Amino acid sequence: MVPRYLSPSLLIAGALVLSGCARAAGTATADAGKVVVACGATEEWCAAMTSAFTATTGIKSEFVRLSSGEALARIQAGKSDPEFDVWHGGPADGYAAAAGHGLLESYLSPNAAAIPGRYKAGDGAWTGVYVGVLGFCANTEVLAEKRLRAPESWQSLLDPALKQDVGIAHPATSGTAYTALWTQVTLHGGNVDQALAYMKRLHPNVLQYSKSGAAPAQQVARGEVGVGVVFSHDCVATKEQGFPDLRVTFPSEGTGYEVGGVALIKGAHDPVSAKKYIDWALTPAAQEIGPSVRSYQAPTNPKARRSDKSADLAALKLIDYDSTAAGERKLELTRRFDAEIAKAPKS
Ligand code: S7P
Repeated sequence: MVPRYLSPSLLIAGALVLSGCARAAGTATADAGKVVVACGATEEWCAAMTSAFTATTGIKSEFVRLSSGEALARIQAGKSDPEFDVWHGGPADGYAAAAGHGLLESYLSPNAAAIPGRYKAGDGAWTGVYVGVLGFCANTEVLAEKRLRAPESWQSLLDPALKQDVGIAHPATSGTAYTALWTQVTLHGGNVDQALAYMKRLHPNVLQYSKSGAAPAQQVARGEVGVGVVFSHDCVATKEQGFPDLRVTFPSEGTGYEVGGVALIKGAHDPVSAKKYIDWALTPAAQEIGPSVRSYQAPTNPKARRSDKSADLAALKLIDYDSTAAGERKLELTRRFDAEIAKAPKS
């Protein structure tokens, strides 16, 4: 029963003031029951995930699809009044960088216990939801016209016969391209100068640096370039959209991989719902949604069924990819790429 001397409008105003104080103090207790997700995978995947979450829990959700560098920039810009509650999808390197800038709230979901240690941050800053492997996406018809074969090594990608025939995104905007850059750092024994020297040698073969990491698969499908450096599942998905000449190959020196993440944003407006979203994203049911929207990353939860279209991680030569180290050097390396090799695309 509300005392007569307290009008409803006075009560609402009081509640708003209190919730504002709580937020400012970083102790938000109010939760409107809605999750806003910065989503780093495909539009279709993001839509399928958020609607399945709402259907399962009754909690409202919405998403904005952002490439890795854009997500990091928007989360940084909203540090004092976050736009998002959760970041879901996209390589963990970006999450590790965000954690380093104090933008994430550690959350050890009870469901994270099922996720192998190599796919999560020990302190709960982020947890892996899928694994994707970097590969080459070749248009065999376009290459055959030039008497070229699908490349099978990082070295062969430097062939001058591939001049302006390679598509790759820019590492400042794209998590995929940053995975390619850190792969070179790892293949060069941690020597960043040698990794950038490789990218400099590749530069004449690159037609253009796209903003998003999956875009080069589309360029290859349209025949604008003969080969793209992409996550292999993005090539498989593009091939299924009616481009049978596409072929995936993997570099013989070894290839890098992403752990797609999920994390709680520091100061999230709806932290209770956000934690429920993270709990759900780690379940087998959530991780089995991908293939229904042609997203063939491998799940991190060992209990989730793996599509036979996913890359077989055990059969590939994978490098020892360290997402935490990659995240720590992300700003420095992308700035150097921008200054020494090519400027990031504006759109
Ligand atoms: O398409 C799915 C997927 O490859 O998209 C992400 C990819 O890195 C694209 O984002 P960027 O534009 O930041 O490169 C991956 O996490 C995911 O597997």
